[in-house]
Amino acid sequence: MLRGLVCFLVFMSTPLLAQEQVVNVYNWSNYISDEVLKQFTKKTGIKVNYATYDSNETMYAKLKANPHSGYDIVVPSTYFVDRMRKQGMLRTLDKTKLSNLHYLNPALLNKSYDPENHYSIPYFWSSTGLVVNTHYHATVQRWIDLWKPQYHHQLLLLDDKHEVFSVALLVLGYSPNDTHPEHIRQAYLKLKQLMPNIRLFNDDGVKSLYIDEDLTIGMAWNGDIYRASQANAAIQFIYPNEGFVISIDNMAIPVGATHLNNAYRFINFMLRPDMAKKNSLATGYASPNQAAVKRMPKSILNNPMIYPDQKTLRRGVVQADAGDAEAVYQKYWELLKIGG
Ligand code: N2P
Repeated sequence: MLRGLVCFLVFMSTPLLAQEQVVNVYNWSNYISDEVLKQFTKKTGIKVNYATYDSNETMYAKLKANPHSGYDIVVPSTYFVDRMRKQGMLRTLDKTKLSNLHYLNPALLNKSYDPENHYSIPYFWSSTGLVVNTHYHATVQRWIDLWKPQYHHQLLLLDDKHEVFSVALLVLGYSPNDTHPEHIRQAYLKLKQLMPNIRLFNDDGVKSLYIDEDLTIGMAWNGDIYRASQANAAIQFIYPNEGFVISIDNMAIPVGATHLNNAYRFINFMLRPDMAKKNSLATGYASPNQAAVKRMPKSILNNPMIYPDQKTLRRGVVQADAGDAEAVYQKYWELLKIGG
C-alpha cells in the first residue's frame, strides 16, 4: 500500500517538476531577439512562454485585473514602473541573484521613478520622433509641421496616450510630463485640430507600415524606424526641434510571479554583454548595458537614429508618471478617440 503510494507520488511529481522549467515573459512587441530567447533555453533548459503587448496600458490593465495572471517578467516604461511599484504590483528585487548588474550604465540607474532600482532593471532606452519618407515629402524638423493641411489623412501616430499628448504639449511649449489640467486640456484641443490629418493610430505594425509605404509620414519609436530604414532607405527619423520623449523600459517581476528563480535567471541572462548586444542589434534599440555598448560596431554607435548625440539628447525628456492628472489625460484621450 505504502509502496503504491510512493510510486504514485513519484509518478505525479515528475511532470510537475518538469513543468516548473518555464518562465512566462510579457514584453512589448518587436522588442527581443529570437536568437537570444533560443540561447537562453539552450543554456538553462528553461522554456520561455513569450507574450507581447503594444502599450504600457495594456500590460498594466491585465495585471491589475488579475495580479496572478501568471507572468514572471514584464517590461514597463519609467512612469509605469513608478505607478506599479507604488501600487504594490512589483516585487522587490533580490540583487544578489543578478550578478551581471554591474554591466549597466550607472547614468541610467537610480532614477526618481525607482530610486536604487529596487523594482526594475533597464532593458532598452528609446526616443520618439518624426518619421518622413523622403520619396514622398520634404523632410520636416518640427512636430508642428504635422498640422499642415498638406498632410490631410496621411499621418501615422502611435496608439499611445502619453506619446500623443507629449507631441501637443511640446508644440505648446509645455513639458511632456505636465500635470496641469488646463495645459492637458489645451493639448487636447490642439490634438483635435490634428485629427483630420491622422490616418491611423498604431503601435506594433509601425515598422512594416512605413517599409511598405502604406504610410509615409508621422511619428514612431526610433528602433522601429532604424530597422525600417534598413529595408527602405527613404525612411528618415528626426528628433524634433521642440523636444522629444525618451523612454527607458525596464524588466520587473510582478508580485504574482510563480517562477521566481527562472525570472532572475532570465533577467541576468539578458544582462550578459554578449546577449544585450545581440538583443540591441536585432531590435534597433539602444542598450543601457555599457559593456554591450563597448562591443557594438562603430556604425551602430555612430548612428544617430539609435544613439543621438549629446546636443540632441539635451532636448529629450524622460517620461514621468502623471499621478492624479492621469485621470485628466484619460478623459481627454477618450474624447479625442471618439471625436468629441
Ligand atoms: C517597440 C516598443 C518600444 C517601446 N515595439 C517604447 N517604449
